[in-house]
Amino acid sequence: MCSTCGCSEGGVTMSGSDHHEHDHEHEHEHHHCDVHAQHHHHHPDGSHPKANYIEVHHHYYHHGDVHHHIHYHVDTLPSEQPPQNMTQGVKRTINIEQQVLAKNNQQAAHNREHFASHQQCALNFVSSPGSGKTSLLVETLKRLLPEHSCYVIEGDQQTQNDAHRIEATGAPALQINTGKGCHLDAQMIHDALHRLEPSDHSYVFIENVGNLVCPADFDLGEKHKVVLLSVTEGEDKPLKYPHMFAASSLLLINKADLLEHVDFDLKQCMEYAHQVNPELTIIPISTTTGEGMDEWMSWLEAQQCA
Ligand SMILES: Nc1nc2c(ncn2[C@@H]2O[C@H](COP(=O)(O)OP(=O)(O)O)[C@@H](O)[C@H]2O)c(=O)[nH]1
Ligand SMILES: [Mg+2]
Repeated sequence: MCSTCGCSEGGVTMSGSDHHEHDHEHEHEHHHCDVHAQHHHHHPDGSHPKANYIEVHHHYYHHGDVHHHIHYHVDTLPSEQPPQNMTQGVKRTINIEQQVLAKNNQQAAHNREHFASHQQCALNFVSSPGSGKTSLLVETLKRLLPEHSCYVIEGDQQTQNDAHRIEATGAPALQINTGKGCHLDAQMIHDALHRLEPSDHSYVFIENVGNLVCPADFDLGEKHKVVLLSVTEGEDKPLKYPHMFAASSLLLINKADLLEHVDFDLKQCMEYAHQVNPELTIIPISTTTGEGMDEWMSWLEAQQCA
């Protein structure tokens, strides 16, 4: 069980397209999403509890839209030697993380090859819960269908609500319920593709589980991550959750229709986002009023991968 975000193995189910629920059979290795371990070390005499921190720094490098590399180092306070078993424990955790991510990256590379060879445009939509990912997909599908073939993979911990919203547009949708899991991984997408069997020259839209943390680490083989942030969430989110914004190619600032009602500094938000990722394209949108949707559709078309 991941101590930070609650991601946990098991309990993953897929449903949709062929209308059968399946337990997800593949081995979903546990990933420790916490990258910051902290330990309070007490003096043997119990007097002053001394803080003894091990910080696991998680460096994210964004190389175009394909690869990311993660590496770690462990810091301790200069005056403190952490107990041997503590450093070993942290090292073991890091080791497991690296193995899980390496395996995921391999599978993601396989997915990416598959998408490329079938001229499928795969996009991975990430955001906090409620930012408007499903609303955006519904509005996007209304504009793309029926000229373009579109398929949707929906990730949520529970319920098939979003898959049903998507299916109402006429697009085939597959719901993955991750149980306690906080992200989709490349193996889940691989399995979903075998169920959905998207046609050549199609769009494959993947709505990830809602949170701004774990999905940043898990490459699914997508062409781009598209991050949504709604104006009710605060303009500082790119600074607070930099990895997600660094990993994404496009930021859609949604619910622009609410700007006049909330204390949200749009310009500041864009500056913060560019601090974290100077390459990031930013489009303010409203899925409710349609503001910005033309610009978003142009961005999508410009990808020319479907
Ligand atoms: N005012 C406003 N509400 C929106 C907009 N987009 C989505 N919503 C609402 O935000 C809520 C969450 O949207 P949803 O698409 O389910 O978000 P998700 O959890 O990211 O998939 C719903 O009540 C939507 O109607 C928008 O542009 N403006
Ligand atoms: Mg949703």
